[in-house]
Amino acid sequence: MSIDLYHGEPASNSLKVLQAIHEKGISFNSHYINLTKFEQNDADYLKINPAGQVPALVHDGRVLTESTVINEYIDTVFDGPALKPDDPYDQHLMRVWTKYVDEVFRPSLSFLAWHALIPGLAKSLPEGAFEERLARIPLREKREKWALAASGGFTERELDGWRHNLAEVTDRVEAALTGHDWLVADQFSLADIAVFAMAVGMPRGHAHLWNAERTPRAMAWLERMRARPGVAAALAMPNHTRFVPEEA
Ligand SMILES: N[C@@H](CCC(=O)N[C@@H](CS)C(=O)NCC(=O)O)C(=O)O
Repeated sequence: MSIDLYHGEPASNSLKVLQAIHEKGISFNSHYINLTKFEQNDADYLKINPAGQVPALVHDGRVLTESTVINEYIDTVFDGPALKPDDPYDQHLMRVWTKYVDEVFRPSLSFLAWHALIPGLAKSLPEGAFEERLARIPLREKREKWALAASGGFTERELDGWRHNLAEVTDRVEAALTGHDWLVADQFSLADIAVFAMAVGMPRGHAHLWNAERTPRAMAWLERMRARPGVAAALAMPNHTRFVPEEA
């Protein structure tokens, strides 16, 4: 049996799958893709994932992409502790969380980070180099968003919407943890894994939202998550570029 995981820093979507694989106790070959060097767009990697994104899992020669779907597969196929609640209704609640992370939490974080960072990145590169990098991004939507971010083109209305989303996510997490240790059914699950992958950088990147006074339960949950051996092992994966999670 061969298990190969292609991933970036232990942050964002890569951290999502790294947590699941370590929580299950699966031994795997780690292939680090340096996103700051645009290795996700190298020809060899595009043969694995033509979208030019990490993570990607290759199990016995078959390629799996999309972090949330990869995690469901990992839980279904491999031995180890269950990462889904037993009850189908609780599984539904778990998937509402993972969907919310993919559709709201992660994009809001990303767009705000791109707005803050991409203009500086574009200016720091030699003439034409940013455009050359953009041209190598296979996904048209991604290419256009990065070009827009570089020119400071996101509107105040869009930025406000993403900031509002982050406040809403924070409040939802805090509310879900009232009287509970984990987000769904008092059982650690893929919901905790997905939210944590994006939330781990919140106390640093969005400290006005995530702090001991405003969100004591969310802060305690972050510590509970970090204390899990599988999550700790995922976070301890090499961080070659000192990439900070909230910049994903
Ligand atoms: N929907 C995909 C998104 C993957 C994704 O956006 N990955 C980011 C890193 S967290 C990436 O590869 N970024 C580099 C790029 O898009 O060029 C998933 O959940 O796996």
